[in-house]
Amino acid sequence: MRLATTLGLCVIAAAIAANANAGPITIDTNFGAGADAQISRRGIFTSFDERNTNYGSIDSLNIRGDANFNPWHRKAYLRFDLSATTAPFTAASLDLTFIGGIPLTIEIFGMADGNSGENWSESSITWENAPGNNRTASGGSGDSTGSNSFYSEFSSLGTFGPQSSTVGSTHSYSSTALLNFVNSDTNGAVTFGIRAIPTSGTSITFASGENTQYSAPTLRLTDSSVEAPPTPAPAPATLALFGLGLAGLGWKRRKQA
Ligand SMILES: [Ca+2]
Ligand SMILES: [Ca+2]
Repeated sequence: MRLATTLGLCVIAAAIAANANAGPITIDTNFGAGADAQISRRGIFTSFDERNTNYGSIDSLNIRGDANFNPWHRKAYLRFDLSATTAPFTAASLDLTFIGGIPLTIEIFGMADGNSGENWSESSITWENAPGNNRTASGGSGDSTGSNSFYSEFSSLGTFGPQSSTVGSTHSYSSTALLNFVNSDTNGAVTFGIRAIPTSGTSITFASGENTQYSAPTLRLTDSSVEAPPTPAPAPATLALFGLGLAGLGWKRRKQA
């Protein structure tokens, strides 16, 4: 009987392991060397000056492109640890969970692979020290080329239109440029910068890795090695019958011996 029980458990364990390895790879900003933080330029009123404030530990990422307030911008920095994955990938998407504000159009940027800025610190990044952050406030029409933009450490991976305004919904962003960016990584880490397309007085908020209710920013990758969907695990009743069969076999063998 002990042999039968052991064999039965092995069958169950193997079924679980097969399912764990199948399907797309998901990596969130809490994994390994991952990180996320918003940075904020709100410099018109001294009492509200947020340019030197670190927001790496709050549970949200507010992204804002506001021509008003001299202007007032917020961007997000995300880093994903790819060290446990193997490129090339055949598909990639950046999934963000909407938790508030207005579903604006955003632009996603990727930091050049190997740039020293890839090592930014979640606990100390601010508007003033964020790598590749354009801090030149030009004001004017939405400040699209001034402080709402990034410097050449980053390249644009696409502009993405607004999606659902349902709190808790997943906003999934993908493009060929985003896929190529992830596939070109050579040091096991990718950093994204996100800005809002300038509007007036509106912003969009996503859950950060610290959010306990909603999912952290997630990079969803499809590996070229992913094959056909796995065979579903046997239903419990089938396993029980199989176990009984093995038990019978064990009993029979002992009787013969
Ligand atoms: Ca964070
Ligand atoms: Ca990299």
